[in-house]
This record gives sequence, C-alpha cells and structure tokens, in this order.
Amino acid sequence: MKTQHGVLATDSGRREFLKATGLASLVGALGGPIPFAGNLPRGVLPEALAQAADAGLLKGKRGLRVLGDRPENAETPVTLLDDEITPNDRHFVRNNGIMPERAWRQDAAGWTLTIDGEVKQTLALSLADLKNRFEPVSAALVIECGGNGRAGFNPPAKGNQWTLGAVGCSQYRGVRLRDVLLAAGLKDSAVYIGYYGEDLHLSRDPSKEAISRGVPIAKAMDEHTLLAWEMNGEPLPAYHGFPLRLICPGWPGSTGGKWLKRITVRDRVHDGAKMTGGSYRVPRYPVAPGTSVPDEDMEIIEEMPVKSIITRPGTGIETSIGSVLPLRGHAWSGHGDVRAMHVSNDFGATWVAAELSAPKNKYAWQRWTAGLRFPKKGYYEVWARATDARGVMQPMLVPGWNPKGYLNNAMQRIAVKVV
Ligand SMILES: Nc1nc2c(c(=O)[nH]1)N[C@H]1C(S)=C(S)[C@@H](COP(=O)(O)O)O[C@H]1N2
Ligand SMILES: [Mo]
Repeated sequence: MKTQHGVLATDSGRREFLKATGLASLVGALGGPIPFAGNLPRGVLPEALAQAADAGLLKGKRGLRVLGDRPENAETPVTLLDDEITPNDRHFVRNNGIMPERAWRQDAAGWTLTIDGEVKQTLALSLADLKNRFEPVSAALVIECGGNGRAGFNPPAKGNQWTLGAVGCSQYRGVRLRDVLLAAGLKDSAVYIGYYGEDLHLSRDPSKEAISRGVPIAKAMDEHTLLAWEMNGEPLPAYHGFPLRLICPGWPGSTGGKWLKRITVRDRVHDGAKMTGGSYRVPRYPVAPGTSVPDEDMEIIEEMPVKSIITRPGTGIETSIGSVLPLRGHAWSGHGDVRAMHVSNDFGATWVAAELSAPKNKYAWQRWTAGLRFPKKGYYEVWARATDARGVMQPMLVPGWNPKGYLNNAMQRIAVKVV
C-alpha cells in the first residue's frame, strides 16, 4: 500500500523506513511541514501525524496523535474520546521501552506471573490459574498518564508533550490483586509492591528495566486494584500489556504495569526504574517555575487530581445567536466520585451547572452534558470544570509547575464562533 505521498506503508517496508529516518522525517515525507501548525489550537490533530498512526505505525489504532516512535507513544485527540467506554483502537499508548514479542504473538504459552518477596509462599500463576482460582471482576477504569497535560507547562518540561489525550476509560476484566496477595500470604514486613514487565529497556540491556514501579501495600490491597487480562471483551491488546496488566485506578497510569511477569512485595518503598529522582515525583511544596528542586524535597505522586474533558463539540465550532449549543464530555478524579461539573461562556465570570451522571463503578469516568446560549455574535470560549467530592475544583490556569511536568489538570477551553 502507498500513501498519497508515496511512502511505502507495508509493515516491513514501513519499519525499515522508520528505522532509517525516525518519526520527524516521516512527518516530513508525509507532506512537508504542517502549514500553520503553530496556529492550530491544542488538541487539533495534525493531519500528517494522524496519517502516520493510521498508516499502521501504531498497529490497531485509529486517529491517534503519535508523539514518538522509540518508544511508541500516542495520545487520543479529545474529540475521539467521546465514547462512554474507550474502544481499544482509541486508547492512548504510553511505552517506556521495547514491547515484548509475546504481546504481538498474543501467546501466553509458558507465561506465569510470579508473586514473591515479603510473602509466606512464592506463587507462579498461569493465566488459567488466575482465571480459575480467584473471583473474576469487571470494571470500567480510567487510566491517565501522570504527564497528561505536560505541554501546558512553562518553562517547558522535557518528555512527551501530551495535551489532553493521555487518558482513557475502558472496561477491564481480571481479578483483585488483593486476592492474589492473600493467597501468597503477606508477611508483617510488607509495605510496598514493585512490578516487573516483559518489555525491554530501550538499550536492550536485559539487566535493565524500562520501568518498574509500584504502590504502597494499602493501595495494592484496595479492592479496586486489578490484575486484568481482558480489555473491552478482548484479550489485552499488545499495546496494553498482553497477557496481564496491573491497574491501580486513580493513581498515575505508570503504577499499572503492563506485560506483567512478576510482582514483588517489598519491606520498603520500591526503588525500581522510574520510582526515584524526577520520575513521577513532584516537589513537596510549591516551587517557582524553573526551579531545580533537591531530591529530598521530592515526593512520589499518589492520587491523580480531579479533571474533565470536553469531547463535543471540537474547538473552533460555529454556532448561531440564540440557539442552544449542546456540550458534553467526561469527568473523573483519583479521589473517587466527581460531585459537580460547570461550564462558562464568559471566561469564567459566570458558571452554569452541567448534568452529571453517576460513574458506572468507582474510578470510571462520569458523563456530563450541558447546553449554552450565546447572546451576541463574536468569539467565545467554553470553559469546563469539575469539582470532586471534597469540593476541590480544577484550576483555571496551569497549576503548580514541577520539573517533569506532571499533574496539569487545568480546565479545558474550546473556541466557539457565534454568527
Ligand atoms: N511494563 C510497562 N508497564 C507500563 C509502562 C511501560 O512502559 N512498561 N508504561 C506505564 C505508563 S507511564 C502508563 S501512563 C501506562 C499506559 O498504559 P497504556 O499504554 O495502556 O495506555 O502504562 C504503564 N505501565
Ligand atoms: Mo505515564
């Protein structure tokens, strides 16, 4: 298959081509620099990058915005996140290393999950063991990357420049991590878990992990923390961790190890790859933008903050004076349920309450809908903001600058032209 610009898009041809050129020149080859790219509102899909994704750079994905190819990272344009349950082909991808071959083969033969460390009995469980020995559970769960929104920070933070789309809410099936840990029997010394996946470090050095994070034992034992083998009724897709992934809902996506092979129970805070230094850690106190923060003043991110997205309409929509513009999206919070959702069309001077549905289950996102009328012709913005169960709201502007650009939950704004 050839794209309109003549780039070979067969699987092997494309892979060779990418190896030789990298993503930046692929974008070039797909049509030169994007005209007026600098003027595009954030979240609008640059067409060449969309083509790169749809040409199969990300197998089984449609319409994602590719941020990098080594490792592969892609976010979902916000208007493609409108579904109640995010379909597999629309879920963002965040990889830190090289995906295991097994995931592409969808072959769990010989695979086991090892549970070891501060346990009374080390376990090695096959997928069949997990399915037969423990009670199956199913839940719709938000997974959001801790760096979602990084593109909003100034001075800029290095790393993937996620805008709004490093989030999804799919339906997972699996077992409670709690039940598996209880089967192994926790020792009194258990304080933290650390996961290990089958993906390779980018250097391909087998003694290094691409990422190995974890959570305190209380979060590991929470009934909502899952070991999942199914996503939206299918075996976990290659990108999302086949054959098994961890999900610690409400916490940074990075706590949810993909392609799991081992969970080790620790007698101290886990110190695997990306647990220390600047990774997934933020200053303990507010710092001035651009500050370099001493390591001992950094702490591990736990709960993710309250947040929402506007999935309809897309930014730049045109509507007419006096008619009601329907708006909708989703709201979620690492703290639990979202209590209220508001929208404004006058730059936050006044707010209108939106309809907000209950979540399908704890840690699923909640549908909100609203309608706004515009009194005069001209340029408007719609702002949307969620409030969590404690009364904590999304900030109007980008919150607390931090060295790696985590936890930007500023409210989303879309442009509306009224004629
Ligand atoms: N083994 C492994 N697990 C991983 C990662 C990874 O690179 N390797 N990335 C983490 C990060 S940073 C995020 S945000 C989520 C992303 O999950 P997704 O790609 O299914 O959206 O997976 C987490 N689990
Ligand atoms: Mo992440």
